[in-house]
Amino acid sequence: MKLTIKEIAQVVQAKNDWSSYKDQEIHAIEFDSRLITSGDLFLPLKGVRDGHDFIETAFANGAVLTFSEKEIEQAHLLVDDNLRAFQALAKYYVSKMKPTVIAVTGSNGKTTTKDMIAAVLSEKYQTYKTQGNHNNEIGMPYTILHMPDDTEKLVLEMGMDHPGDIDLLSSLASPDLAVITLIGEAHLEFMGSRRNIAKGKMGIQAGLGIENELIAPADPIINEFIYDNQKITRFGADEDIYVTQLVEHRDYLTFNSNFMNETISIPVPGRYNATNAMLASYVGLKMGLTEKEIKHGLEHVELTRNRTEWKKAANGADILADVYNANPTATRLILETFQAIAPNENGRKLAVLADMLELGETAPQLHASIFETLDLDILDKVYLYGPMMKYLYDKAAGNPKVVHFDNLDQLTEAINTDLQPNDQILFKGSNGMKLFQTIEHIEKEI
Ligand code: 2GN
Repeated sequence: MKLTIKEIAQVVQAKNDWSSYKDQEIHAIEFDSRLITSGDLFLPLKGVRDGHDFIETAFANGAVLTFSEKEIEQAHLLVDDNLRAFQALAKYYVSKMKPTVIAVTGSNGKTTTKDMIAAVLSEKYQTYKTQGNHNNEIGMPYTILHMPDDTEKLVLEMGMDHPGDIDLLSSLASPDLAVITLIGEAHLEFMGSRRNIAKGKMGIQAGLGIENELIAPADPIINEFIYDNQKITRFGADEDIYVTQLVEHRDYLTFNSNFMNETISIPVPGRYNATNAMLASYVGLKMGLTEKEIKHGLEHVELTRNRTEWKKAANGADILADVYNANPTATRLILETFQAIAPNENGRKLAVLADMLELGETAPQLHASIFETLDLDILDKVYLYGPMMKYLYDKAAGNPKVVHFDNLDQLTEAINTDLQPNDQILFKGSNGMKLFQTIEHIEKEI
């Protein structure tokens, strides 16, 4: 990473005397102390636990510097708010490294569109994109600060949990081009009305500049939020850009667009994906790629599996699955989100929580601490699975809604017996706990 300690201290306007620290290039910035390696800068954030508690571990793992909101013994940069300092640093870094920034937001399909744009641009340029779920006020700055030094094109996914989120992210990243894939439906968003969602997504203009192009759906709900004189390209039937000659197959599809000659084939089914690929082609053309390059890029696209997915059980129950990574903060966030969603009519809310792995010595306490987030007035039943989740079970001490399993087959069997068509069920746990097997089972038969 092309940032030195002195440079960082100046950007974040550190309030302590750091002049005695040896000026050196920082290797990387991490907020999870488990990921710290030699030469890194640690970022303590407020999660289930206060990140300041992990400063010692971070230094033991090789950190040479940490942000801190209080005076401490280790080499640190004293700031009022670690997250704000981190965001300011990301804003500085993107303006220093000067990649072309492409911002992507939308309800569904933003991850796919991001992957497709990156696949296209990679044909010609050093391209870096948002990894995993790093699309929020922490994840997007993290993405910026983790781009390789030679990055020419940076494709940033911007996610929205609250009104105003996209506005902030866009202001930090100052995109050169922005894409809104879709204005979603209110009930999927926990954001209020569809108009509010549109307003939130249109916050992408905040850092864009009216001379930079916004690509947006031809959905009239955005009209009142378009900035005066904003350069805008609308997509949809008979608009500026659109899909033509769509042919769907079981595992792939082919399409054309009104602005290209080549017919393109992509290795994924679903009409939405034709639109996403059409948008990626358009971005490719804008960035100077040939049609052949675009076609080649899209034919070889590898799509990220969405980490948080809505699925359906074979009996119709709604499944919210997030089973690829787990740390205490992420577990708490998904629980809060799930608990905030209204139940289906005559339906119950069930949660399945499996062990979060590799948490070290304090794993028992960290598991037990999830109890503070569990709302047993809202949840009708909680299935805990794994040796560490026993600590959470003990914390729930005899509440009949909470059950514990040591065996995945028995867990699957119990859910199979209990789950009703109107229920919603959340799954969360580390990948190593294999909850995906239970999910696959209830998707197939129940
Ligand atoms: O939701 S997130 O996963 N997120 C990341 C960014 O993109 C979007 C999504 C998320 C994760 C967010 Cl938003 C915020 C935070 Cl702070 C985190 C996060 O990583 N939280 C973590 C913890 C908390 N709270 S990671 C982590 C690992 N840590 C335990 C607490 C914790 C392992 C650990 C355990 C014991 C010690 C040190 C580390 C220890 N040190 N024990 N004694 N000394």
